[in-house]
Amino acid sequence: MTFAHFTPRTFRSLALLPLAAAGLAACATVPAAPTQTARATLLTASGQQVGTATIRATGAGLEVTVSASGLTPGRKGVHVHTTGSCTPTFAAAGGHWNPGAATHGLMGGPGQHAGDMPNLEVGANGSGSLTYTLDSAATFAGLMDADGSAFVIHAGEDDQSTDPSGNSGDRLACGVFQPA
Ligand SMILES: [Cu+2]
Repeated sequence: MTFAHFTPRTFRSLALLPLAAAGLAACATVPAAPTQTARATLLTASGQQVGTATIRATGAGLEVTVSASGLTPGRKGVHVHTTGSCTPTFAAAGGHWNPGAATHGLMGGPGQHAGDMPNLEVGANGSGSLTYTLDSAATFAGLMDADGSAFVIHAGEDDQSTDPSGNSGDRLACGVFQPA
C-alpha cells in the first residue's frame, strides 16, 4: 500500500481507535472516580461557625482553600491536623498531619509537615482567606485515611520554625474533613 491510499478520513479513524478502546476498557473495569474534594466546617469551641477549609486534589498536589470570618485581626497559624476529630476538645485532632516524619514549618529545618501552611492573614474586618498547595507528602488517600484529618485555626501566629507546633497557641476553631 502506498501513502496515497491513506486519506484524511483514514487518519482520523486510526487516531480515534485507541481512544475508543480506552473508553470501553474504562467503562468495563473502573467504577466512578472517587471524590477528590474534602471540606471541613470550622467551628469555635462554643459552636460558632467561623469558616471552611476545602482540600482539592489537583495535578500539582492537594490545594487547600481557607475562608474565615468573625476572627480577631492578625496572623493565625493554620494546619491540617492528623486526626479527624474535634471532640470532646480540639486536642482530639492530634498534632500536625505529618506522614513524612518531617520537622515543622515552612522556614524551619529541612522539609515541612504535610499539614503545614502559611499563616492566615485576618484583616481588620475579621475575615481572611488563603489558598496553598500542601507539601508533596500530602495525598488525598492519606488525608481521608481511617482516622481522617481535621483543620485547625490557632489563636496566634505560626513562627514557621519551632518544632513541632510553630508556637501558634490555642486552638481557636476546628473542623473535620468530610468528602465533598
Ligand atoms: Cu495546628
